[in-house]
Amino acid sequence: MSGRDSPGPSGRESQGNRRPKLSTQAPVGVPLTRRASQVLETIRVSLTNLFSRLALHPDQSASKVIPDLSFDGFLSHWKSNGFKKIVTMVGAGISTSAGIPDFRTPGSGLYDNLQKYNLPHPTDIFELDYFIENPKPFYALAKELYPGNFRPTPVHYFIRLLNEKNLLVRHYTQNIDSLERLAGLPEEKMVEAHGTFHTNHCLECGLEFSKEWMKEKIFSDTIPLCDACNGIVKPDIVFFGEGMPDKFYDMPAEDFKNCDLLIVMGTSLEVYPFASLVGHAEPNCLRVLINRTSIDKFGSPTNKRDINFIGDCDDAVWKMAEALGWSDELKALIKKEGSKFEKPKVRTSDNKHNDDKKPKTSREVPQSNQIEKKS
Ligand code: CNA
Repeated sequence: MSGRDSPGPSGRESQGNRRPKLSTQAPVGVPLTRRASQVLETIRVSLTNLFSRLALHPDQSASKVIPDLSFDGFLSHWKSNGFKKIVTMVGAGISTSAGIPDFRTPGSGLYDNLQKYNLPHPTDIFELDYFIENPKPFYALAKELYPGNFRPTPVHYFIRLLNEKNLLVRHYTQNIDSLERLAGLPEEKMVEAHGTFHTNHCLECGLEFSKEWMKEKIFSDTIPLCDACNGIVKPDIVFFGEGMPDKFYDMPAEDFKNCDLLIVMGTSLEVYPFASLVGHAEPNCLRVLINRTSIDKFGSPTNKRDINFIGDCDDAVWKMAEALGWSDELKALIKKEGSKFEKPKVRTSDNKHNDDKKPKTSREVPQSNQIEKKS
């Protein structure tokens, strides 16, 4: 029987696999000293960012990290000198070409399209306190955006290519769409800073439930309740008011040591502490921001190592691939991986319009429209 046919908590077999009850105050199970050091680290990084913006950073007296701080200058430097240790940091913008809306793009972003859920404020859909009172809007949205319905973009495959070329130190993502996993990036190479739909826990007793169990609940429009205590079960994605995964605090210090290139893609850098990661890059690390909209806080006018590419991130990775002579490899990888999927779900304005007119239950969602891995 498949997991979908046999819903049940994965924790059943391992009742010891419980997590302490979640609190809205601090990450669970984190000793005070550790929490204190996390807070100090956040303050340190924030001060570094501030000094950098005020042009007081020690690197201000140094020369530019590369002679030409334009995107073309960056490409030619990469081509001729190479980079050895690359960290990538991404947000919702790397998945918009897959058909998943971001938060803040006016018009198409999620925050402009949540009216049907009658929320007091759009961000309430990801507020833990609101969720506990009224989990329905979140689960309705989760059904719309459930990982598995969308396929990775050229950016996801470019990051996989960086890893295959032993250039990627770590990939930090705010996304919860699991497209990095689907693109074949190994779990140990990434930090899913805002969590994942892959695991789920009861907010009351901490019992763990499987992805298949949760998927069945979401697609049958049932609020997932714990079999043991009847508490609400929530995917382990990080809501406002919840702590970040330990990896997010444990890994940056080592990852950014001697990192010579930080690529930031498709993020407004509005959400903290994720956004503060850019401050971990050492002064001689080149930082490249690839985003549709410019971001004031990135790169002071006198900076020596920041590059802005204002545009589409798929375009930017194709430009990088071309400059490095990787275009054919990237195309081949996308083609090979794409053949594992039945049919792309491409959200066009037409089918979005039809979707809006016709509310669907999970059983009405045409399977051919969903991406499933071929067995
Ligand atoms: P955001 O605040 O919505 O910002 C996205 C940024 O990406 C904006 O500045 C856009 O201009 C830019 N952008 C959009 N499309 C493109 C594109 N094709 N090329 C280049 N830039 C583009 O989202 P952030 O990720 O910065 O905010 C963090 C939130 C969003 C996290 O908590 C996520 O969990 C959350 N989120 C994730 C997803 C997802 O998993 N795909 C979707 C929506 C929201």
